[in-house]
Amino acid sequence: MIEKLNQPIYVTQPVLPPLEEFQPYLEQIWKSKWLTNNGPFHQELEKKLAEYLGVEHLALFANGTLALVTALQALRITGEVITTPFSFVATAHSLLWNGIKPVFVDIHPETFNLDPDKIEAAITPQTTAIMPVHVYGRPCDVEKIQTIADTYGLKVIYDAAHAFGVNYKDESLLKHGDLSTLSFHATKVFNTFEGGAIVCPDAKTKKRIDDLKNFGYHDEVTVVAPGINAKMNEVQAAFGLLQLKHISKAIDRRREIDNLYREELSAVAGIFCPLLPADTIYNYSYFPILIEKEYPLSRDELNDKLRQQGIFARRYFYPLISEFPMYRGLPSAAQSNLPIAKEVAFKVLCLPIYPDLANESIIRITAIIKGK
Ligand code: T4K
Repeated sequence: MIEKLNQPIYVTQPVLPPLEEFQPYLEQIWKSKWLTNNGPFHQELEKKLAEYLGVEHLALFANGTLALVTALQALRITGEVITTPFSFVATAHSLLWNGIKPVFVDIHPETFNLDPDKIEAAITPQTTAIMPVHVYGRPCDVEKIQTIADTYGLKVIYDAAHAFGVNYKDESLLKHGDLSTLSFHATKVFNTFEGGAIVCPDAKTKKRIDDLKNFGYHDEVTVVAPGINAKMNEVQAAFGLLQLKHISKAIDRRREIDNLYREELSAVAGIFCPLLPADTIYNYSYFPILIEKEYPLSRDELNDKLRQQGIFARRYFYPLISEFPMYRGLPSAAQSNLPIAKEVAFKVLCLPIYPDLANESIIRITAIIKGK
């Protein structure tokens, strides 16, 4: 579907398969009257997603934030958790919802992810886990993070909200750490309107997670934990099954868009397109650029210029999480502790990328950036 030239272009647009393809799923739900609580589409989506992603076990969730909150509960994480300030606020909020103190550590200038070389200095006797984020779907330094976790006896929960389908060194990136969480929000590569999942290594852990997302309800007479209601419903799960049929094509188109942006922007002084991550089959979930000093406009000036012409890029992730009122009083939120994150948050702009984005629109966006 080609956009009209004068229509606004947003940073993303969800993939919606043809409506008539969804009708048979809805008819089945209407016929069975099974709407939620681990119904047949839910079970099928868990199986098909685990196969597609190349992981052992996966528990579906109503959204990615509840997946994060529950992942922390599943591993009984307490005290302090080391995390990144350069993410969506849900990452740190999941800690506060569990009464855990976030400890922010700076990011690496190339990956934009937690800098593993700065983690050890932030560990205290209260630290129980590390919660890194694969920002923009770009892999964290999973090997170094695991070595630190093993040395200090810490758990690792990856917020992999952006990392759907990313493979690193020939296996799913989601297999790293103790648990990984996904988001299937409308703005993500794979969406179920709202939705999410926890990827876990064994059936026992999945059972615990399944209990926790269902009130801690084990069976009719047994409640094993003060669990929450975080279940995905059958309409969402059915949509996920349909979405899965279109996902390879969607990621292929994202790759083409990424290539075209790189081609068009390669010679623009002061615009830096971060290199594609090494050893990675990437999902092209975001297209961040850094606006450097040599560029004639600041990042915000360029963002405003694009907006004036109907292009709604986004400054993901500015402000840093550590700058929001509920976090800025923490010692680790001090600007002097997070210089790289601060700098990247000031320079970054995520350009529109989604499968229906037309090549003409990319040319229009890059022409504005080139000052034409
Ligand atoms: N961890 C990380 C690292 C995350 O990035 C997120 C979510 C989470 C955890 C939590 O997962 P969830 O609980 O959300 O599953 C968006 C999303 O709401 C949020 O899911 C996402 N990260 C975050 C990075 O971005 P906004 O406020 O930027 O979204 P919004 O509504 O401005 O949408 C962006 C553009 O997308 C709009 O300008 C137009 C387009 N759009 C959006 C929606 C919702 C559509 O075309 N259709 C739509 O339905 O937060």
